Amino acid sequence: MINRYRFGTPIQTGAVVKQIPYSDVETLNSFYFSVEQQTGAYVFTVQLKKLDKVYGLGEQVRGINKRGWIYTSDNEDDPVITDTRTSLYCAHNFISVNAVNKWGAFFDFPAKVVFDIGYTDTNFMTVKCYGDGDLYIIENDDLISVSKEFRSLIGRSYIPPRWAFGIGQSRWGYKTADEIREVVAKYEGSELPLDMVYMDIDYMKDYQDFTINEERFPDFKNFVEEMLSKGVRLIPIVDAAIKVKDDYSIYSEGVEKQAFCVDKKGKPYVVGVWPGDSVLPDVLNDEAAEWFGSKYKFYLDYGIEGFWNDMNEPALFYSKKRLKAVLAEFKKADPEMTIDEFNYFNRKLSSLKNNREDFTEFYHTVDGEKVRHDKVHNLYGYKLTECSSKYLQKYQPKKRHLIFSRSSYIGMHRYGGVWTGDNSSSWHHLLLNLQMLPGLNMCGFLYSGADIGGFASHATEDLLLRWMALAVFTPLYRNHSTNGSRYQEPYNFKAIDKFRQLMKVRYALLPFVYSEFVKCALSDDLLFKPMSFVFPDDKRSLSVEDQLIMGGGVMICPVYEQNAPGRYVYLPEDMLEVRFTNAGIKTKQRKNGNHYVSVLIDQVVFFLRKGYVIPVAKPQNRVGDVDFENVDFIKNIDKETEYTLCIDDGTTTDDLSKYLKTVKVKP
Ligand code: MIG
Repeated sequence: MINRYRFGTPIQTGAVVKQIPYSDVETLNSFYFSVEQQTGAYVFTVQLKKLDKVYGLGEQVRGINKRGWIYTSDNEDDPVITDTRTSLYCAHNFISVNAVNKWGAFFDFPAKVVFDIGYTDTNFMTVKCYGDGDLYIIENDDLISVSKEFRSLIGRSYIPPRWAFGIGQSRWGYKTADEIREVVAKYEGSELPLDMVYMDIDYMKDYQDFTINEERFPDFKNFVEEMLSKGVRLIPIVDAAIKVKDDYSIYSEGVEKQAFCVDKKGKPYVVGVWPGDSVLPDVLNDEAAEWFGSKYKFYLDYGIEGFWNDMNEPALFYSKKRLKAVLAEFKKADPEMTIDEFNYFNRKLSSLKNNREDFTEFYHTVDGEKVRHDKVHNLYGYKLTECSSKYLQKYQPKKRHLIFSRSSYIGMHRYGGVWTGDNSSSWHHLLLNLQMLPGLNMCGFLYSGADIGGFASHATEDLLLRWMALAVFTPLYRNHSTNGSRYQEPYNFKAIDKFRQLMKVRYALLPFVYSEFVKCALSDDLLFKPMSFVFPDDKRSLSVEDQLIMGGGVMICPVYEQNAPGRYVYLPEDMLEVRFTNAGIKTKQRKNGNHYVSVLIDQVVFFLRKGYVIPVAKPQNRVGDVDFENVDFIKNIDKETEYTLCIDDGTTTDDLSKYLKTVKVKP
């Protein structure tokens, strides 16, 4: 059952697809939250019992069970992702609570929201919403049902083309077509599977969206074709901000159409991002959004089929206004300053980046009304990706495109996926990758993944290998790193055979990963479930933080510690251990309980529940070469069972339920 409550006069965020009538706030008070109105905010408080667990929040820091920390939805670009952070790039305001009553809550509030989940007082959860919005309370028998009911409220998750389940190689720093050719050649030379190469901001002319730097990428159309003829797709980045430059048509057209965010006086609000002085497309304004989305035609006409949308929190290096003010103060600075003065200037300089106060300085036009940015801040990445995704569908309605974003809000899950931003080459971030997955799924984001091997800092060979063993299962599989970090393409390490071994497992399991993904999208199910959702009556499972159930019957349990020859795995029931080795697939029955499972560095180990089977294909080097239909099965059954495969052409926009094919599998 879903109840909806209204606070203030909220704008339509577009997060939900069902119209639920409003209930009387009194009924909320009696069952769940008590509500207090403070200046500019609503504060919701609920008591937690000792054993209550809280899930959700999508892309956020810390564990699967969110209890014991304070989390903020206030989308921001800060590449230092630590446990001490409270907000990342996304606002995924759904929580579910495993208490005597199983319930969930979605705070459809587009401004800042703070979830204090037993941080100030371990016995209370307090949610402070700045500004107006709707609150949805979902009650059901168990947390899987709560999550499904919520997902049916927010609409079906985005399904990318099938090739987007292949492996992608990326690095901030590939500057020329020849460099990309080299990446592909080295992949091919080492017989490593590859479906995509990502193009970071250096492909553009002066970081201008919808341009190609012709010196570095001469005859781009031919280059796209050349790559495609090798079965490799190029995936360009698109940044949010547009360079201020009179002879740049995107800028001049946008000014003419009044399609940019404006300051108090109605002038385009100038910020600094990669292109230097820039303006922000007003993607909350329907007309401006449609205009911005239509610009993706530029790439489509080159034969491009996939995108990643970046810097759309939006990320600001400075606002022009604040930069001027700070520099004016610096003029007065005297090198003979005191240490306090030095610290003052130092702070001034660092206050320029992503300054929250700048968000109160510019405006959107929403349904003809001026709306101050801070009141709708968390919608920006969502709306930018919505308009681009809608345009791709409009211009090429017969096929699915790849599109994912750094920033998002619930609702965007219908239009694209997410990558989880600037992580680091750290073992902790490997585990965090796993821990984010169920929360993301609860919020509708099925197509997601982290920068495999880590974005910042220097990856070691063993970290990348272990990470790839987890990535076998994540829908988005992309190795990405920042310039200045150690080169992280697998061929730059010694253990190429080991990398190949792990990457082939992904392609062998593609029919499983893809079919499970599609089935979960079509049925509003979670692709990754916490152990506690699947084994709610098993005490130990309630607090497992490093294993997940994928699809119906697979339990994944990656190794995430350096130098570890394996790991402890907890089995709530008897399961089949499945081990992909360089000498084939080995299986072994395991009794319930604790096991130390050794996992060699080139192996993938997971467990299959009783009564389940999963398909395996012959691995190939391109998704397009994989036979999704004539598959073998890994089985843990003693009587005939069924498995449902998704066998479409991989790009159709038809209802995919037409392409689900159930086959019988004998023991
Ligand atoms: O300010 O485009 O998260 O993936 O490589 C950094 C350069 C901008 C941030 C993205 C990262 C990308 C980088 N971008």
